[in-house]
Amino acid sequence: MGLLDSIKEPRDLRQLRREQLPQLAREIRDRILDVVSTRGGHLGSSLGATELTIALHYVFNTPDDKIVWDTGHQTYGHKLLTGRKDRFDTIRQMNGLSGFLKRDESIYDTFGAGHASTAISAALGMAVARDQKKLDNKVVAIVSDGCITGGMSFEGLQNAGHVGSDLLVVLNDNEMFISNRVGALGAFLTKLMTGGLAKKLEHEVEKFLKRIQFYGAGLLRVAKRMRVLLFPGMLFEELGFSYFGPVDGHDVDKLVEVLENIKTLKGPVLLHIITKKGKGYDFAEKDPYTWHGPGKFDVQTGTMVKAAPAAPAYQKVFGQTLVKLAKEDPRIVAISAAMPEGTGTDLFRKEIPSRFYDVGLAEEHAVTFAAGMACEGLRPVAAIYSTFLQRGFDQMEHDVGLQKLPVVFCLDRAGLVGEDGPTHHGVFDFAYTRIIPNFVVMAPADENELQHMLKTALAHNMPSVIRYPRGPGEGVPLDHEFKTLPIGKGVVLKSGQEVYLLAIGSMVHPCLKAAALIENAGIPCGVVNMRFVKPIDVTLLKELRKQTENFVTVEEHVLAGGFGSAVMEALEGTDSRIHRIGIPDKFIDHGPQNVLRDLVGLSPEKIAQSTLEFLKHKRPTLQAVS
Ligand SMILES: Cc1ncc(C[n+]2csc(CCOP(=O)(O)OP(=O)(O)O)c2C)c(N)n1
Repeated sequence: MGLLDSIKEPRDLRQLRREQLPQLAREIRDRILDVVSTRGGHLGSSLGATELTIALHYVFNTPDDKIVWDTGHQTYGHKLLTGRKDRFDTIRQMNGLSGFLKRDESIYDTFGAGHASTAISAALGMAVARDQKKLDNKVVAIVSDGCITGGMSFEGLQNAGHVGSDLLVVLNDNEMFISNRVGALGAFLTKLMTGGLAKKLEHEVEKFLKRIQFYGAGLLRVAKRMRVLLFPGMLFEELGFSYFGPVDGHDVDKLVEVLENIKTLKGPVLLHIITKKGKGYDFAEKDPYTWHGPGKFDVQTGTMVKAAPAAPAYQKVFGQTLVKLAKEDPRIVAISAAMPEGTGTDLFRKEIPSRFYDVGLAEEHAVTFAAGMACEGLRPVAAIYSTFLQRGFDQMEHDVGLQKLPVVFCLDRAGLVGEDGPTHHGVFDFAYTRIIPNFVVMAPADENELQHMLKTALAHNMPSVIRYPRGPGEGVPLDHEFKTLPIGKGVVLKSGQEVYLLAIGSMVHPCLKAAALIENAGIPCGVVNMRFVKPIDVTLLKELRKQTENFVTVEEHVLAGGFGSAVMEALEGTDSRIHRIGIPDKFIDHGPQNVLRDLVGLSPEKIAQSTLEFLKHKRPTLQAVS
């Protein structure tokens, strides 16, 4: 029986001898590789955080002591040590463990996560709650060097320094985001590690810690001052933290020793550890980007199991189109928030590097940064996942919409994203964008229409949003010449006297299939590709109202405030019967994209079924009042 098998809960881990911990780390890595190689998932970050995970649960009295991970994509080891080992092979599968952190899933998941940069703020909140309740548990936030670039991390750090509660922040520095590290903070961290500082610092830390063990708090104050003298201007010290590090994050014995020593320190403390993304798996160490979140692969050879070639992904078509348009228009610049490969803007980075900006995990900044560029005549295109742009709502309203600035927002991963689950589903964007005056909001039916919409948005001298789904397109032929589409105009794809399916974006093709099923049932059914949620094509809707009173809106978005709501607003007072199909008012779990779509009623079959059901219930005829 291996060591991992003997651990049901972290208290079992705490029974192990320190010299057994490296063996446990090996077993955890093997287990992660076994499961991720057959299911896909986040790999490199979890492998890199293995020793840290062990050391934290070994030193701290979890779950009474609170460990708050940022984002959660690095917590596979944490899941294995906290009672979820037996279900670990269900990770990211339908009804299985989440790939991120979920309070419902485990008492050890102290704070739900999936979006980045929340850990410091949440942990500080827990530390303050502890103080209010006069308890003495410890609180630890774990932030990686990518997540610390998000504005909220800085807000949390500066507030923690001000509040002064006991709080440990571990900065897990692997010099990588998903993509390559960007930004000045990274350069600062590198400076801390290089130029001989690291060795010297580590030595100083050791000496210092040994001394405080014997002499206590009085010396600590003096020593802290010495450290500031030794390293003047150190960012974290200036923010009110006692800084320790850098420490080798793969030396589990050293990590345990350092954590034991600093866990009793008062006030905010920052421990800077250095790790390697993908540690322990050669292929992942050499190519941390590819192995950040691989699909299935062969562990021995590192060969990825490739899925059958599908249609080109929306992201790819988007990237290619943007590059083509930018080559003709020097005003076009591209912005990504730490997701160049994910959004397809990596092509722009390669082809036109001088006009590409990766701002780090800083969506709010990305929006206002784009607004500033637009003020000066540039045409910024910000490609950001729909779910992450939620961070930038105020900036879209106040900095872009109000000032009528021509920024183009390309909202990638809109709709249900699949295995990443509720933290990543992009199902709120129609609602949060269409309420902002001056915005145009559109969604392409397929990858070809995406090309034309990008051209349209760039030709329009006002703010605009294009939202499109994750993954492969519909496999339609791609036009080589891009057209400017008439703003706010839908297209009737098929007419039908009994009912019209009003479809937007990813729902256009499923609606065409649904209409065929409805016609099989003998009901003439029309389909409209509405293209625009704002401005919505009121003229067309009123024209269609002359043919029928029955309308069914279909959107891969929550029903509240979405496209269907926009149609209802447009048809207000026309005495129409409107049935809305979309995502209900609840968070949708993780699972395969198509299964989830079917589950919420967005497959062609379910759309047809729901439409037929709607048509069965005719408007009650008014009884004459006697
Ligand atoms: C608000 C937000 N923006 C973007 C992302 C996508 N994302 C997840 S992890 C990550 C970067 C990870 O880098 P780092 O924090 O250094 O962790 P590592 O994987 O290197 O351990 C990004 C960009 C996110 N989860 N949340």
